[in-house]
Amino acid sequence: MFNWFRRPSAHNPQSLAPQPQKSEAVSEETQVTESEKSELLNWAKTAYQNIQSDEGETTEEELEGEEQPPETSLETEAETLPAWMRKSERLEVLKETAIETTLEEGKLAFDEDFVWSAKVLAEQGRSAKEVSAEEINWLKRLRQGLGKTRRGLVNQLKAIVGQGPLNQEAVGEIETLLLQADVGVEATDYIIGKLQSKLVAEALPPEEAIAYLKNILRELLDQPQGKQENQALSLEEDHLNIWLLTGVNGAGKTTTIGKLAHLAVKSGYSCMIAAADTFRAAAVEQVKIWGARSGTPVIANQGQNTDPAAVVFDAIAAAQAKKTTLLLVDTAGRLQNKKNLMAELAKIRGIIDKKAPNATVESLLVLDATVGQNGLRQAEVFLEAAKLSGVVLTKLDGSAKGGIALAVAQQLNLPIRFVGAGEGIEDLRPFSSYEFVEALING
Ligand SMILES: Nc1nc2c(ncn2[C@@H]2O[C@H](COP(=O)(O)OP(=O)(O)O)[C@@H](O)[C@H]2O)c(=O)[nH]1
Ligand SMILES: [Mg+2]
Repeated sequence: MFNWFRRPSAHNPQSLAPQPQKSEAVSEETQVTESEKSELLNWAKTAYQNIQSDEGETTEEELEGEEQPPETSLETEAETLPAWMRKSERLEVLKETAIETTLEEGKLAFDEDFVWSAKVLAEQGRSAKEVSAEEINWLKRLRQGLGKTRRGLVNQLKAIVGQGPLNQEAVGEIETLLLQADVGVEATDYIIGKLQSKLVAEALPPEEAIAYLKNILRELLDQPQGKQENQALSLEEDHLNIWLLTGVNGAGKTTTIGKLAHLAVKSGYSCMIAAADTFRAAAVEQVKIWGARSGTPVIANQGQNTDPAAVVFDAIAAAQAKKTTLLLVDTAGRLQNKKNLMAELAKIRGIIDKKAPNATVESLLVLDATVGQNGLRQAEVFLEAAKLSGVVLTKLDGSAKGGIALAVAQQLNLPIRFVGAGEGIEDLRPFSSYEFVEALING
């Protein structure tokens, strides 16, 4: 008997009742038969062959494309750079030290990473014929990025769960592990509560317990999305979308802007960057480098310490004239003076509302995952100041605190929109709770 599961406080028949289809899906998912394994292998092989033949076809085009200089970006850089900065040594140094991004991955190998990524894609109902090398590469990076968190959390978690049906002591150990991964008290309580409710109803074999835990985590991560106006964060063409990137210094705002610009351009959208972090000259230089690398025009003001709202005003005018789809706004992240920060962000919002009343505005908080719970405290300031609508989680690659994603969803009630897992231009992609949880638990 597993009476230790029956904690009266956790006994809530409503939330207990598992969704019938879901519980079926769970058991299907966990009983991996030999034939399923070989099916997966075939899926992976087909995907691999397809990607290889695609690469064969595109290599020549890519090479031809590379011979042409990125005209727009060079022009805009020359136009927008003040004369004194055009031959800036600093700029040259920054350029030299910029991270190499081209062909960083090399050729895809049919290795363990590939098979794992293929599995995650196949489980989402994808066809082996339509998946791209990029998706595989990203999943690989995400998996590696969450490696530190996973090693700390999941291996121990599996050891606990693997000992047999969960008892109260084991649940206590899971709780500690979640807190250590910076899942936060609120989200941990929620997760543990859900687990316990389920365990009161039935004893779960280890594999099913893990699958059920994954369901809880996915639901938790997906919840805040439904509360946002722009649920899918889709970009409407022929319409101006303005994304404000906020966050403390060093969180990764400027880098994220560069990666987002690249992603948007690559996906066929027109994009522009407003260099509204006018506090430091170096910040404007840095954003211009990202503009050049992603082939995106950068609107900046000549002088130092100029009014960021004025830059945003000019950028909106330029974006409207060019019928740009996405305008990314880089902002300053000084936190020393909350009042100034709030005033600055409010002024920027005011300009946007006045100059582009029909634009779809997103206010994204850039959060450094390595900072963990401290980041959440900083976030609360921005929550007040910037009418946040979502979060970009950066530096997952260097963090053992990937669990912060769950705390963000639970405590801030904000959807995670993108995750960054490296300093390169390709190292940021839209967030998928499914893939995140797979990389966290089953990587
Ligand atoms: N490892 C890693 N480093 C990142 C990531 N995103 C940004 N960085 C680094 O974090 C530092 C600060 O980034 P920056 O964009 O200048 O931050 P900002 O002050 O918020 O604009 C830079 O050295 C970036 O290369 C990431 O996802 N992974
Ligand atoms: Mg910056």
